Amino acid sequence: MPGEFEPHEKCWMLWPERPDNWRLNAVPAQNVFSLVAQAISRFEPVAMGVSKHQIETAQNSLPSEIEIVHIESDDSWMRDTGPTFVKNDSNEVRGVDWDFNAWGGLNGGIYFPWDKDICVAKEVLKHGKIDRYKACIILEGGAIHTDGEGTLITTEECLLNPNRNPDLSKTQIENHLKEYLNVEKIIWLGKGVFMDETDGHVDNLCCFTRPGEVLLHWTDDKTDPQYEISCDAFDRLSGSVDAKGRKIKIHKIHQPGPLYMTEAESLGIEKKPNVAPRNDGNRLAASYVNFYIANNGIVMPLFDDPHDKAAMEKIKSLFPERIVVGIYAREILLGGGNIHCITQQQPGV
Ligand code: KQY
Repeated sequence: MPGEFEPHEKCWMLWPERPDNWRLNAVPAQNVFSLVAQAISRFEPVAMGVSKHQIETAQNSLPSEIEIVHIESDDSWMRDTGPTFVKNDSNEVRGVDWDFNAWGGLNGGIYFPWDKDICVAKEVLKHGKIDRYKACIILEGGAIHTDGEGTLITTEECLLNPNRNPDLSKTQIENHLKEYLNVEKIIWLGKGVFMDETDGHVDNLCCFTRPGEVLLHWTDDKTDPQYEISCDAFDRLSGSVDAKGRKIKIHKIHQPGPLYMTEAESLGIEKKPNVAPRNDGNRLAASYVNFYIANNGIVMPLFDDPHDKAAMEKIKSLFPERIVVGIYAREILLGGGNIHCITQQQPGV
């Protein structure tokens, strides 16, 4: 699995529509997804998977350079339901299609059913005429990051959660990751971002900025539950070497907020059985780490928060060769994730 900072052929996304996850019939979210797609398309082609009955809306909201592909899905998290692309030494690209249970199935998952989501990876690969590996392990793309040189980071909170693969040991899970992604070294962090409904996806907490270097979600507030989580991740990373034997350089980025869902926002979301409620006062798992690395560019979330400016400067300094574009992304955050979660890179050859 190449690092996200390696060249891409294109970026895949899914169009949001479910009114029990996105407020006001998903219209504000659609506007922001459209801005994200347009920002990424400055750097690489973007394909948007859209359900049949939303095709016209998407056509009216997206500029013509965004390719619209008919894909049915239960929600719009391409990072998690799309394929994880891998590439071999002959530059052939294939996709890994993981099992999926809506972030925990009937034991803490976010919605039921998820029958359309489990077909997304196959549909993406069919559209691209790309060979597919079916992996029999529940895993979401947001739960892993690789450096493209044999190292993978993930969290115990997610991958060892009994609501994912209760019959697999840590070693068996590691073996699946090694086999499908061709990694040699797995660095286990503990918990993900405080109150992250994905059970601690690493893509909200920590990412590789290049081989040997990571960016870690941080807070200086010792009274915030995030402090202990980030310190633990820092300690584990500092005590690890990567697959090439390098010590890992850790950059910190201070979290926004804390941010909370407002009453008006919550009221705009339809309440339905079998869907986790989004209540006012809920702490939102806001993180600047949840950005997308495009060819020559970075598309990062902003929150209209006092930390936005420093976060953007930090990311610019870590990617001096790329153009950094900030998108006000609270509408994506309200749905439970951010820009990295709604995108999936297809490697270039
Ligand atoms: O962290 C991600 N990769 C996705 C977040 C999904 C949240 C579901 N509501």
